[in-house]
Amino acid sequence: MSSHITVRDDDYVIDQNWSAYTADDHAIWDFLYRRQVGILKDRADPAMLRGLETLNLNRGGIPNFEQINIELRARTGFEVVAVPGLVPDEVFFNHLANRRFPAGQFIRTRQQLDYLQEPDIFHDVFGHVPLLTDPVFANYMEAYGKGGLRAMKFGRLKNLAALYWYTVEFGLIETPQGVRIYGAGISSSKDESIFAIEDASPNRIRFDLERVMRTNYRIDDFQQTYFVIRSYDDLFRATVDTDFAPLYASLADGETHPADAILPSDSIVTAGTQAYAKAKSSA
Ligand code: HBI
Ligand code: FE
Repeated sequence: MSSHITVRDDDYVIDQNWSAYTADDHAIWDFLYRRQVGILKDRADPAMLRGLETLNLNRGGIPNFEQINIELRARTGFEVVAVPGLVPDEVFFNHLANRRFPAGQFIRTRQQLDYLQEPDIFHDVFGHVPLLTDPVFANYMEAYGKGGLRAMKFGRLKNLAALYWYTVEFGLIETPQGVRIYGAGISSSKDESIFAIEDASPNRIRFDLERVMRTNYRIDDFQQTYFVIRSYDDLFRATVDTDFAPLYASLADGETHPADAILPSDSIVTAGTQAYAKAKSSA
């Protein structure tokens, strides 16, 4: 772990202080990387797996942001900046709007290998950063940041957070080989990578912007519903072609859907048994 942390209170960016990572920190990254890339082989969107290679995240050891930013900037103008952990919403949105991705500087301990609440460098850099090499996904992330700043003005932050949750964190995408993972909350999780693709329990429903923005979610367990996009271009278009003012006016009625709901208007890819949730609730 790095010893000195200089926190600039304006944008929460700190030095990654790469030389301060210990041999065990690097070994934890290598263990998580090798395990996860094996699990994701036929479960993740190939664009995400290609991003890992493009940025040379497989070189061994915790990536050095200075090095990966050279390639990342060249491809989409994005850069990764180190932050101590979760930052305030407005700071987060402002970074994305300026094509900066705030990544946790710390790495989880060996006791947290399978799950941790706060996004660490493995969740952020292995999960989120590879797709920032995709020009369309990068456009979506910048548009999302700008949308976030606007949503705060309309008081619609909860709806916008649901959009981030069900796309950037837990999104699935249609590919010729079948449904694949692109959300970082799934791709950085050993068990949810298998659950989201193979388990009969969760619903898999075609992405619809307002439907997603009205759908509740839980942060401490597998998702009961995943939303499936056809392409990053579809996702980007849904964001930029929408006039958010009337949408926010409609969302102001405050109506939301439970995380396990299936609506008559839904275009269903697979209707879930919710067996996982029932088993947990009876436990
Ligand atoms: N901060 N570092 C960091 N990473 C996030 O993913 C993040 C955040 N702050 C706020 C936030 N996400 C959420 O509120 C967004 O989902 C809207
Ligand atoms: Fe995340």
